[in-house]
Amino acid sequence: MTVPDRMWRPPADAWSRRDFMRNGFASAGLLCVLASPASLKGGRRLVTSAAMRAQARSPFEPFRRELPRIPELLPVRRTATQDIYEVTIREGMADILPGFQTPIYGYEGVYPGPTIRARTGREVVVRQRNDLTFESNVHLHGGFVPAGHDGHPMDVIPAGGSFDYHYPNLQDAASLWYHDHAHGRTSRTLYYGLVAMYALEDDLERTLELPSGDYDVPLVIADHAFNRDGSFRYIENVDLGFRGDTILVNGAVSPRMRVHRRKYRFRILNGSNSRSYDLRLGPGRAMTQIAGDGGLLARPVRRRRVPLHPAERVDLVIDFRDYAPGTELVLRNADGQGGTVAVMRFDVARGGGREDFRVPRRLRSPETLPPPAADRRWDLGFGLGAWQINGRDFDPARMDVRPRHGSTERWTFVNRSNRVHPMHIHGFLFRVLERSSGRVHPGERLCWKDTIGVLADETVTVLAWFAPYSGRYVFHCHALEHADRAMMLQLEVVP
Ligand SMILES: [Cu+2]
Repeated sequence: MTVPDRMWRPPADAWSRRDFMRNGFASAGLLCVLASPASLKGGRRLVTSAAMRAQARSPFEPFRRELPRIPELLPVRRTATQDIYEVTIREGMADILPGFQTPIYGYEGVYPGPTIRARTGREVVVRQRNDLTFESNVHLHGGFVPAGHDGHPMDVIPAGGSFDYHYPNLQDAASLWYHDHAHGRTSRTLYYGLVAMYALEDDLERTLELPSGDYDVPLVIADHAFNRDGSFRYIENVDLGFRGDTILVNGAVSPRMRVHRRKYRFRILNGSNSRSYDLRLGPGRAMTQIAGDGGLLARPVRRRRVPLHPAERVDLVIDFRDYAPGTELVLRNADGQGGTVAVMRFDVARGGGREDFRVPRRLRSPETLPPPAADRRWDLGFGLGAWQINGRDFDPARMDVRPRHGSTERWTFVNRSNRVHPMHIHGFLFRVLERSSGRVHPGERLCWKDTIGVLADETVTVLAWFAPYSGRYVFHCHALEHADRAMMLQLEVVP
């Protein structure tokens, strides 16, 4: 099998453009745009006087828009054991900047794609139809999924084709997500919108009576940049990875959310290509982390800062009873600059009624794992124009490691570069054992992980558990520009 060589086709003239659209947009830049409609062929401008007045303010001003709620996907059919969904992978238009429409690729044509809510023990089948002009596929990130349904980068759905992905959901409740994984293109396809949440729920979690319904809020955070016509601007950077100048949460520029004085659960996904975040809720204010990538922590952990690398998830409970009505709380990114500092704002409203719920002191009991059957070391670095693991680029014709089914292995990632590499293993979960830079924070030590940020010059050791499925998977850096070029190896779990 060879890497598909079909030319990438951007949805608009997104990257030929040199326009730089930032704070100066409202004055001279705006006049220029309005005077030359020919420059607007990528995005679609809605010319109304209200839109023009709105544009007199910068479309990048934070907290202008209410947080969009991500739509949930409804099954087309339910059987005794299965929930069956149908999704079309297609082009669409998103309302991101006031007065503009942004061309995207999206599950059902929306960004972020619709959330699937699944239950442990009930199989989900998703018929994905690819209406794009090039191959696509779907990886359920963090899911225990048989190899043929994992979305291996070489298992693609041809343009016009479809595939039924079967997800057995034989694992604990967790905030998973699904995204495109066709090799060599993921930095573009995820950037242009092929990202969605998959919230897996189970009976144990239900007994904890965590905030649910309107109070269980998925947040997809990603940095983007824009062309003058409102289209996404993608700037290739294989070394650093893409860095946008604007934060989107659920597809809105640093939005605001009206909250009641009670507890909310936020399922936060770093859906960015390569940007890591350092999330903080105002000076010294604590949030309660209850889950990480693979599900609940053994116990809740209070955090004043939450680092979040690409593809990582964290479930936080914030209790807005701690704040007076009228309080505006900004969730900010302490690593950001300019437009990448403000993530979103919570506006505390009056009301919310009585609430007796308290986060339990224990959330789940940890499993006993077999001792490691092997020790493996993975050197992360740059060589011969590509990002590599142990000096190798991705080669789908070569199998790089064969762990035994049901075993655990100690994997040590040695970062020999000055970039962060969020390392992700498909199909399996791991525990974080050690960080050379200091202690492992309980927020990542007390839960299952599927992605771990390995900082510059850092060494991180994890204990990976190769169950429940056998077969061919990959592990790779989730800085997408690194994964595309070509920081990914194959593993085959053998009986
Ligand atoms: Cu990397």
